Amino acid sequence: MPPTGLTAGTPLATLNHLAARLRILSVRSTTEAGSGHPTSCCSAADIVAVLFFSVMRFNPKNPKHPNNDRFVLSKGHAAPLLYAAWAEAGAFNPDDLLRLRTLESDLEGHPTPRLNFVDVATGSLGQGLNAGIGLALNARLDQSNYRTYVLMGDGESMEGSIWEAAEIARHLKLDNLCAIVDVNRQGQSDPTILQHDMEAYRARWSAFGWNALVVDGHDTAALLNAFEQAGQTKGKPTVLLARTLKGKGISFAEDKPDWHGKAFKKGEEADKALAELSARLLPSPPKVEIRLPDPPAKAPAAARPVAPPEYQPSDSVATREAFGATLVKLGEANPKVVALDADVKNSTFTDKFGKKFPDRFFETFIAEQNMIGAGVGLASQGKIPFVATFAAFLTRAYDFIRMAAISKTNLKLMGSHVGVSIGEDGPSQMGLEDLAMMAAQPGVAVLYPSDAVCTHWLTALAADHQGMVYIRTGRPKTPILYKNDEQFTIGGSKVLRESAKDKLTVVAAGVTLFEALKAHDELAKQGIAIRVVDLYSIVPIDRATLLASARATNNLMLTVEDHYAHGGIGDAVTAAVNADGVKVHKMAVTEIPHSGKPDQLLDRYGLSARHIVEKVKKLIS
Ligand SMILES: Cc1ncc(C[n+]2csc(CCOP(=O)(O)OP(=O)(O)O)c2C)c(N)n1
Repeated sequence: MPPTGLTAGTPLATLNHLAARLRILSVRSTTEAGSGHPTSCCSAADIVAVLFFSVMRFNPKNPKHPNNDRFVLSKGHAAPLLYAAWAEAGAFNPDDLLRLRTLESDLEGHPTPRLNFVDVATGSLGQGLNAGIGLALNARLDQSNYRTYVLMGDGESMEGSIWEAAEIARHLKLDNLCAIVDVNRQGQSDPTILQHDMEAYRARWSAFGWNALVVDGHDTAALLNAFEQAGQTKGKPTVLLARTLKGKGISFAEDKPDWHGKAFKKGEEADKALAELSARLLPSPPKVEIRLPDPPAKAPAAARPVAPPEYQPSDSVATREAFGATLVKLGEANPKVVALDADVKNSTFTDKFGKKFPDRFFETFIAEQNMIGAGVGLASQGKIPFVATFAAFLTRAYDFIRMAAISKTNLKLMGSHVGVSIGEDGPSQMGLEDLAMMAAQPGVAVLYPSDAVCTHWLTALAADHQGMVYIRTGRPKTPILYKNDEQFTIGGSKVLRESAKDKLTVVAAGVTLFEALKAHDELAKQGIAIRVVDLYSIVPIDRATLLASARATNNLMLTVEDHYAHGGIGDAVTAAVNADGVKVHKMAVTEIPHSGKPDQLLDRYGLSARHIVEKVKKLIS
């Protein structure tokens, strides 16, 4: 008997009919496209039918309704099933499904937020549950009763990021989060390790502290019961371990290897599949009723302008510390600002925000992928998440960053401890490729403040900017360069030293900017004038100022950066002005550095004022 509490009383016959419809639509659309993953859709069709047409509360005409239950298709290759469910629920015309995977349609091969019913892009496996944590945390923050469902594959659950999420969801007691693993025992090229050993799955998830329910994933009554239990479980998240068959309902593909990622060919093959699936339809289409969400609560308080900084000209402040101080001011000004940490909050100074706003601060422990994924989930719901760790450790979450860019997420990343100037801790802790990594992603603003005032304003601008932003900060204390009311823009730069006699322009940011300023003074003593530009915005780049500076200095430029040579300031400046006949020379870190004192290392790797002086003299001679 279907339960009557949390889940609706949709007759089982209706759900079975709808599951058959979802399979049919998935087969039809992939066959029309000539590619896709129909068998991965078929294994999960009953799960999705039960969720969409009996369990979840949502408004299909308003996918952004704040109280809609959220559904994340972590196994993004089953996109046709997701699209079919929304179409069948009334969000759009099912005929549109036949334009799957075409340039003319947003029904792409894997889901992206181009579609208004998709919160986060999926398709790189092992990211949906992390985003689900962000969605579940958002419900908690907004005191909404919506629930978050995340559908994963069993092959997918090899990914370590899923187990990062599993650990943290339990720690956070996210009982509004429900994962479903579609255990169809097949991956792409091989059966999964555990195949249908459901007890092994139960033992793993239970050991992680989840309410783990093993269920027949093709038994709609059993699924309804399991979702009901999930809804009633307090204090921990639930996972449904659904035993299924890949290609369910199509005799020649069901539970067979070699059918992953293959559309059924038009003609005999697809006709046979569709005939078998159609035999499961009710003679006349049943009435489908979707459970609607509660009306929205009142809108949160509006943001105020952020308070200005109050640094003294004699102060010496690390940019990471200035970032932490600004984050607190942003928290005061804007209730949407939240922050996430991976156990380095006393190094990135997000601990200040955490102490002031404990409800809006999320410690994800040493699990950077999960930190970014949860941040993406929160950002998808209108929060402004600042995610901060050592720049070096963002590299291990790069695929999450890449997917966040695909989602066009409003996420703010901060990477601290960059370059050789961190000193004694050595190369494993030095962010030396972060600029390249961030600048490679379209739509990411890459900012690199040198002093505390600039850090303040760039952090504030980042919060207001719609889109992803990366802020690079340093470990050592640096002098104040700017007045507290100096104006900065994303895409701007500052000419700090200039004269009519300048022979060359040095472009730098961060610690090397101060070396460039020292070199300027030393060269001035020797009668050589140079221009110095603070390139605090690397993407977008201030091409106009760079070009004007180059033109005024014999079309000669020198970039100096505490970063590896590829993909950093040098390459960004070259790309901006090279075609205009400007010669750009680069100074950057070109080998794996050693431990040492920051000043020693800057000198050892050729970035100190002394090296800049030598290089300038050589270039202008
Ligand atoms: C991180 C990542 N690695 C590899 C792939 C390629 N891939 C796509 S689907 C798939 C198999 C997935 O198996 P499973 O999670 O069990 O899903 P099923 O299709 O069997 O439901 C693989 C390896 C991917 N999309 N993402």
